[in-house]
This record gives sequence, structure tokens and C-alpha cells, in this order.
Amino acid sequence: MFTTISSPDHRLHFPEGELAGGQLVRPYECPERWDYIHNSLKSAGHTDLRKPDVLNMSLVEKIHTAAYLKFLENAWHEWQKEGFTGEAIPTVFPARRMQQREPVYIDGKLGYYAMAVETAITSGTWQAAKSSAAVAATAQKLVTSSTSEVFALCRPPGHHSASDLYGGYCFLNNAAIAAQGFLEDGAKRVAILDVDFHHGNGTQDIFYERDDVLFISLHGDPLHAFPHFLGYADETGAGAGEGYNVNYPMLPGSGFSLWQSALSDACKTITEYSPDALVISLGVDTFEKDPISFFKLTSADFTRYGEQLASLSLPTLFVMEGGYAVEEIGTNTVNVLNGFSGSV
Ligand code: OKP
Ligand code: ZN
Repeated sequence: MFTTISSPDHRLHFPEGELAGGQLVRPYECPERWDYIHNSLKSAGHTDLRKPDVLNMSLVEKIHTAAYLKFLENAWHEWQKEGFTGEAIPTVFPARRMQQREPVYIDGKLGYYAMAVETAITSGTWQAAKSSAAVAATAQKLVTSSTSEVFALCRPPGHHSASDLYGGYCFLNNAAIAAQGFLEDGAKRVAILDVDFHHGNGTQDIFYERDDVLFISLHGDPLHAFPHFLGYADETGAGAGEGYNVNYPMLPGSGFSLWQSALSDACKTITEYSPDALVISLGVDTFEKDPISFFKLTSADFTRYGEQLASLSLPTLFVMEGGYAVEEIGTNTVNVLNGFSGSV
């Protein structure tokens, strides 16, 4: 049986609008995602559901810059102070040949720290983001103390967030915080395997020059898929991190056989790396019916790859990322977990 860590505070982040197709639509990344997963866990017998401990901010500060954390904490207040009545969305960016300096005015700050604009900041965003990081950090502690089946039901997700970037529904990089937690608690090497449909640009960037964290991502080719500006196969790490970043971009329509051959390859690399812990950035937006993605995995495929992950025989932490076919998100998530625990 999986132990799940989750927090009701995720509900504090739920913007009314996401900019998509030139309109403000109801966000794909919505609170019911959590409800469906929660319900599926319970019906599948994963009834050990716990709340997170208080967040250790000094761990978060090892992943995110102090200036970025200060920005997130104050953004909504500064936005409101200007008398703006809508949700906080940036409009201007430090594009090519412009200064990379944080301005004072909130509109400029939002653009300075955003990597995409679909993600609005609201009154409860900072608290929800912290609760999500607390979920991941608490779950990591459980794995470190030898609990074998642990699921961090994070919301909002984290893998698009770099040390000083938010966007793609992400504010704090929950998986990176968990990986750093493993290292702080004695692990020498940690592998992060990102199976969300989207490239984990934030996680890649955070660990790009490090050899104590191996990052591997299977995702939609950035030529065709968000986040568009990172995730190519020739991004292999830099400096001490050379060789410790591996990307598997895949084209529209990619089905399970191609995806699974990438996973098998990734598993070999992980085994060779011989990490003390494995973090799975678990997005189930690889599903065939996902409204914003283009892979073709079926619900049964999730069980099969869960089994494959178990064959790595590593202390493993599952951290929730994306998945937007809301009615099936619980089934697909629990299928991975059940495949992993062999209870299928
Ligand atoms: C977050 B996660 C759709 C464009 C994509 C952002 C996607 C963020 C995905 N109109 N918008 O990796 O699941
Ligand atoms: Zn995704």
C-alpha cells in the first residue's frame, strides 16, 4: 500500500483564467485533479493519507534564489497595491538583447520571473505553492526512513520551475526540492526521471551543471510541444554535469512502444548511475485523451510502465506533476502506483 502525502491547501491556488487560444479559459490545472486522484487512491486501498510537515525553507533556498522566493511571496500584494483588479499575469519580457535585471514595478517583475503566461498568480498562490513543496519534502523524509511506497500528491506541479522562474502551472520545483532533500539526508547520488508529457525544463536547469543529480526526461519534442525552448536531445549537461542530463524528445502521435523503448533506455542509464534514490516526476498527461498533449498511452500502459519502474529496485519517490484528462487522472495515476507495487 502506498502512503500518500497531500495538503488541502492546494485549493488556495485556483486562478479563474488561463490564457489559451487567445482567450482566458478555465485553467486545465484545476483543484478537481487532486480530488480525482485522492478518490482513486482510496478506492484502490491506498488509504494511508497524511498531511505534510512544516516546510523547511532552508531546503527550498538550496533550489530557488532568495530574490525569486521574495518575489513569489510578495507578488500578489504588490499587484493589488497598484489597484489591478484581475489576476496577476505578465505582459513584458526580457527578450533577446535586453537587460536581465529585476525591476521594481510589479508588471516588470512578473515578466522577469515568468517563463510562460498561462499561469496567473492569485491571493493564495504562494501558500499553495509552499504546501506543495512541503508535500514533496515530507514524502522524501519517509522514503529516506525506508518507507518503500510513497506518493507526493503535489498540486500545483513543479517541474517547469527553475531556480528563478515560474510558469507552466509551476512555482516551486517540488521534485528538485525532494532530490536535494535526499542529498541533505545522506544520499550521494539521486536520479530524477521525468515522465510527464512536457519537458521538465526547470529541473534540468537546476541540476544542469551537477553530477550528484542525474536528470532524464521523456517528453513531447520542443519543436511541437510546450515549453518549446528547452528539451532537445543535444542538451547533455555542462561542466561537472556533462553527461548527467538526458532528453528523449518524441514527435506527435508517439505511442507506447516508442515511449517504452525510451523508458528502457533511461532505466539502463539510471542503473549504471547507481543512485541512492530515485524521484519520478509523475505526469499522466502522456494519456491518449489528454486535452493539451499528443502522446497516445492507454490507461493499461500506465500499469505496465509502473511495473518497469519497480524493476529498478531503488528507493523511489513519486511526485505528482501534470495530467489534464481530469476524469481519468485518478485511474492513470493509481495504475502507475499499482504497477509499481505489483498489486494489479
Ligand atoms: C504543465 B505540466 C496549451 C499550451 C500549454 C502550458 C502547459 C503546462 C504543462 N494551451 N500550456 O508539465 O503538465
Ligand atoms: Zn505536463
